[in-house]
Amino acid sequence: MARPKSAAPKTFTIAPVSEAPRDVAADAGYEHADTVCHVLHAGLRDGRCCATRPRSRRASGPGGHLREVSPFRSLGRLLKSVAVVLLGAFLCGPAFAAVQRPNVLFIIADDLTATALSCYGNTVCRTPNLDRLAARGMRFTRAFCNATYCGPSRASFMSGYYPHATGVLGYTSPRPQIGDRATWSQHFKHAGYHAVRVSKIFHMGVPGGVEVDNDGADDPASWTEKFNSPGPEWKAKGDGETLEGNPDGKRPVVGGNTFVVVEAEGDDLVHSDGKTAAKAVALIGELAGRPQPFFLAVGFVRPHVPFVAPAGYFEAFKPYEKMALPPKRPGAWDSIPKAGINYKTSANMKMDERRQKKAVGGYYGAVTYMDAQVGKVLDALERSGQVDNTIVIFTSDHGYHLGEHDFWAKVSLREESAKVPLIIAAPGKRPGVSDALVELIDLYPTTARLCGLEVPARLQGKDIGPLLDDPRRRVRDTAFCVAPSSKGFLLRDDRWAFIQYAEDASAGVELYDLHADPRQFINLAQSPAHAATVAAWKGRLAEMLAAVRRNDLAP
Ligand SMILES: [Ca+2]
Repeated sequence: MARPKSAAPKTFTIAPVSEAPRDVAADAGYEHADTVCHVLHAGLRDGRCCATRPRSRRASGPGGHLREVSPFRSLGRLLKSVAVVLLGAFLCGPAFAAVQRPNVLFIIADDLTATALSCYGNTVCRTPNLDRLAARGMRFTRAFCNATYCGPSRASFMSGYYPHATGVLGYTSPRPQIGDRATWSQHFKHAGYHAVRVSKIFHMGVPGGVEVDNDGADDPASWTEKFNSPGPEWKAKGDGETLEGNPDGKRPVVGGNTFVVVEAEGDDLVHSDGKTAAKAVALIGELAGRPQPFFLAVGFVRPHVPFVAPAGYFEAFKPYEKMALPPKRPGAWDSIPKAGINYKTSANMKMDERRQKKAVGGYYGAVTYMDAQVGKVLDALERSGQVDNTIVIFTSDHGYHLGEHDFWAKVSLREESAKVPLIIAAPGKRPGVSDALVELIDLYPTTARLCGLEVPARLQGKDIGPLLDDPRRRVRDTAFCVAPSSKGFLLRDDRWAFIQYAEDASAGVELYDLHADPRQFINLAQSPAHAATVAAWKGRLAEMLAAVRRNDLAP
């Protein structure tokens, strides 16, 4: 519960920072007291006062399931909370106003396809920690990134704008384009949250940036404090093999965006993600004891290449020959435009079947290592006593191909690459599975609403919070995703996936009937029977792009 002493101004203790943010005083929220008071009063007016979400509203029952407290006890707590909030409104201290809001724990993996997780149906790669989060949260089966590689995807969900609204189509921060508009975590920081980043949230080069402890395209104003997790990456000691561009086996283990498997010596803490988990665990223990709520963003860099992890994580997938490759259809490339053939293929990577199978097993090893690190963070949250007052989100910046259509890695706009895993476990919400179309850009407005913060009208995502109460609801008819490097656009509804290259479609189109052809083997775009459907989708895409460009950033 709120403690009156926290109403006094300037009571924040800023923990030691790895690199001091530019505006530590501002980070504490002092200049934003008006905003917080506005939110607080608005909450009182519309009956959604945050006093209805005190930290101790719910208690954990056996097995970690939520149980309701007695109605009389709840009423007493509610009255007490209302009194406390009225006092808070009077005093209007930012820390005080923010103290009763839920925490946000945002965990994001890098280059993780949903198809690799056991909670999404994979029977070979077991991810018990993500499975247990899914068991108590809402698992979305049709969540899409807004761009199929790191830079634009992360800039989009952190800024709240689509890539073609900001024009951030590469590996840069969106700050020059958004000016002083608050990013996702910054919005929470302004409302009194302690906003922390551990490792990669905005774009950061992997493995290059991790090897040299580089902030990448980070945005310092988004955080109260931030921490990097340098690691050896492909240089880790162990049994390594370069799979890509190495048909004669003479190429040594290399860095860069290259398929390399390293079964490493040593334990979890040798590597970046082990350090990230350890830092997140420490931060949760520290922040749980403060009156301020926290927005903790934890970025894991696996399973991004190199596929490096302690050797034990690969054992379940050895011998690698037993890994199955996805079914393919001969001639499937014949009907798709050149731009639709992914930048990495079995052919141009010179990976024979042995290497392809090892790539799958190596990827799975990296996934299970990442999953184990997620488990440490979830355990820490449970130990902290804050699990019932924390919104936990798990996702990835985009998906990944593991040999479908002989495509590998990201960028493609096919399902395996454009779709992301998304699990949201929010206090007071029942677990479930939702097939509704959702996008990563929806996270900013959704969490703002769930935490009782103002939802800026300029944000381009939708509030998917209603899906947490009823997973059968729908908040959008289509999902929109782009691949700027191939000038590609994906617009998808329940049945159709329409992909177009170049805004005038001059580089080709693809159309898949996902009901009849869920693996997207048959491009129907050239079929006369589907000419009207293609024409309609071209029109819808043009309308979508026009809507994206109608925003408050326009000069
Ligand atoms: Ca990525």
